[in-house]
Amino acid sequence: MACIIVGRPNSGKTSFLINFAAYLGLNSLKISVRRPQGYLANQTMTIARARSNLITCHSHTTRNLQSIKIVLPKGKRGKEIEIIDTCGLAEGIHPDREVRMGMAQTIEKILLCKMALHILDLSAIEKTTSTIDNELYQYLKNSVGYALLANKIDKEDALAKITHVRNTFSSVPVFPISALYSRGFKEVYRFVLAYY
Ligand SMILES: Nc1nc2c(ncn2[C@@H]2O[C@H](COP(=O)(O)OP(=O)(O)OP(=O)(O)O)[C@@H](O)[C@H]2O)c(=O)[nH]1
Ligand SMILES: [Mg+2]
Repeated sequence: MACIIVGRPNSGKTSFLINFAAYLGLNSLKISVRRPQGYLANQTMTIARARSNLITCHSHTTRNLQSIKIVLPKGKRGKEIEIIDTCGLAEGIHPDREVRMGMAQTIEKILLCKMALHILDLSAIEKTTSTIDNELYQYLKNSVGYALLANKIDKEDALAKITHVRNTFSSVPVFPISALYSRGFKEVYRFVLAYY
């Protein structure tokens, strides 16, 4: 059963996927990309190549579901799970058709997954939380294994926003992380492990 990574564009979803895989000991990634036409394209790349090819500072870098498989230390043989990175969800109707298709792919996939990790960019939070983040929270909190990853804690003033995030999303676990510097991953790993 799969674990999906969701959130707004540029929140750090792909950084989390790649650096979490590295944290779990993978040296290279076999990435399966689900094209909107339905077929899967597989590519294998080193962690370093994945970082330089798949992460940018621009929104909507990821436009298709892209997943890797990892093995959790469960039972005699271990338990394989798929972790799926997604096209970020944003308000409004995006002018680019590929992005609209990507967002539709994300929404369609969410409830087919056993678990959802919702990445929130702390540096983008102001006084009110975004509509999309609230909608994801309302949609997911009672339906799948769900946690919020409050990302970019390495940035100035980010840690001070954690209490606000915990109050806003009060019925789910909130893990402060830095996807860039692989901080807070031990707690996320424990949460995933306990759920499977
Ligand atoms: N300072 C800091 N920057 C981060 C962190 N995580 C991600 N970033 C940066 O945020 C930007 C977006 O990261 P991505 O991993 O591509 O974000 P994404 O959610 O996959 O973005 P889209 O695919 O466009 O939706 C990049 O410039 C990353 O280096 C973090 O923990 N700290
Ligand atoms: Mg991405």
